[in-house]
Amino acid sequence: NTQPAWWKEAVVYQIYPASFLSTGSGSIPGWGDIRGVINKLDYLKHLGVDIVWLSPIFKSPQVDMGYDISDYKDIDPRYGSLADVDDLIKGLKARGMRFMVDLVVNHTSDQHAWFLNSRSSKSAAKRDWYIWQPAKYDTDGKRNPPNNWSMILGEANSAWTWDEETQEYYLALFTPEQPDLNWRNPEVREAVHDVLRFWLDRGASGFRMDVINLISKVEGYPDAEVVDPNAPYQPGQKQFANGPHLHEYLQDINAKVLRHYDTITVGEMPFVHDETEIIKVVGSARKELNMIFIFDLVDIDNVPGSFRLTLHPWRPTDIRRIITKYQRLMLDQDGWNSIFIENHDNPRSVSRYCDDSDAFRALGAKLLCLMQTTLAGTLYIYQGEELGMRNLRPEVPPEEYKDIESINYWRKMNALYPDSPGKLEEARRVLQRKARDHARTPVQWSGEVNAGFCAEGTEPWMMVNTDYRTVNAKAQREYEGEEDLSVLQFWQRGLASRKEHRDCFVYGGFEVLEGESESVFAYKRMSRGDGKEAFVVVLNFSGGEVEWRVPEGVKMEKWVTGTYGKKAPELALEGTVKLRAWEGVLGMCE
Ligand code: TEU
Repeated sequence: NTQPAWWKEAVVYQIYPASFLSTGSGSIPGWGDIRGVINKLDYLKHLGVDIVWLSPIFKSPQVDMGYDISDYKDIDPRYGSLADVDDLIKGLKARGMRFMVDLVVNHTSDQHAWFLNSRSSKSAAKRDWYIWQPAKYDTDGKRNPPNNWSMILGEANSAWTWDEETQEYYLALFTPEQPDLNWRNPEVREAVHDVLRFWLDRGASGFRMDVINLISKVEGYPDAEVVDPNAPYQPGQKQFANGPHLHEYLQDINAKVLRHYDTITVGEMPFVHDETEIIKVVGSARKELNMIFIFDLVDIDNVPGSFRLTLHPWRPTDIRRIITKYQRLMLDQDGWNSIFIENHDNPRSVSRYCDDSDAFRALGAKLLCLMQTTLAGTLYIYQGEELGMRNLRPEVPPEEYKDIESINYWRKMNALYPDSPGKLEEARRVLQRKARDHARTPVQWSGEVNAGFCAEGTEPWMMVNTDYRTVNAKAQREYEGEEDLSVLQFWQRGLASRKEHRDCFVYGGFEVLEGESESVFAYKRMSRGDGKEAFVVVLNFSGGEVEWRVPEGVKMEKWVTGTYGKKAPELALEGTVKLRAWEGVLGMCE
């Protein structure tokens, strides 16, 4: 799969519109809006971005921040209007950039006209557009849901919601306000195709497809295995992910819609690690999706088999193992990678994988930048990642957390363990480390009031991280370090170098290099086809000094750049190389 294509070399930038920039043109003060995105197009172009992906801006009751859509063809007034989106697309095109739509079609909002019709009666025209099942009754007559699956966002309850009116349960995997569509019904599939066409015809260039691997559910809705005996419901992902008709539905989308346009597609595919299953979706001959988001790297600190709000120890060798697995898989089996370590559902990467204290924050952010800009695949940056934004500070009280997942989780833990301060302390720690809220604080544009996110006197919908006076885009753009670059400048340079050497970094071969230290992740990249150009990347994932030995057979020509300074690193070309805390270096081979 080393055939060049625009969507392979593109750099995609994810915008979480509520927190990007508020110009006051939307209907709710303190919310980011589409005009805010338009205002920053030059900033994005200058950074090196090619495609802008916007998290959902459609009409929505906002139970799950727009991932609960009530009208796929209209814009939520808090973000602006369809006319604003048309202007945005125009502005992107004028700069040679493209627009990617967030397609959320595993479920709709419970306020979508389709669901309102579906729940109105058992004989409603769209009854079968959603997943309805009768109750199960105990011998003593107690009513139970059809199985033991828990809902995903916070796991406070069953994935099935009882409907009094029609006396049946409907499936809603995320929250009760997000009922799952019944993709077995061909009318549903056609309605989805129609949504895709609507946005493509309006000028969109492709889709990020939300939990697309959940659209086909297992037959018979079997119970999930018990992971937490204390909890009334259990994570059921083994049952509901990558069901029997997934590939058929994806090929159908491709044949009926995508192949008539020039598009980029990336499917969000949590819970799946099986190589065969992955290649079925992204194999170049399969005509399903260009690429998917694989979760192994962002799930590195989850208890296996559980949902995200758990803590699990991990080591730098896990990063090496996971990345090597997927770099190799896609090269060997003709698939395509997506490179990402942040999004709106995860904590900030520098806080998770490195050390976000003042002394090391910028270094860690540069290390992660060097890694991502030198890996094979299409690169995704999440807003603020290019600034090295970090998690909310631990002392921030839980009331500042606004995400439905955090709220449900906190409620669940309080209900389960009311008399166990230890358990609740642990739950606090889970939120401090892993809440989705950390990625959702407003982008820090400047050191001014509200970090320049919204006007003075306006309350941002979510608190600005307290570090904005030191961590912000203006300071990093204007930074004139004698010795080094700001995180933003480092990203700019990394993206430019990735493009300049695309045959190597985007399309080239990958070889992991073993060394002395467990904390080092080192690899070699060589240009596609001839392998003429080759680079070595050495990354120290630890806060201590480490030694790494240049392997026999690797002939270093020179060290080109590193995370510690503007000048080329002064390191040995053979034998042992010493790296400082969180240091990453890039060298060229003969
Ligand atoms: O996320 C789906 C998903 O499985 C996770 O990333 C999820 O947020 C995590 O497991 C919770 O711990 C997508 C969206 O990205 C997310 O924002 C939505 O809440 C979800 O789908 C429902 O649409």
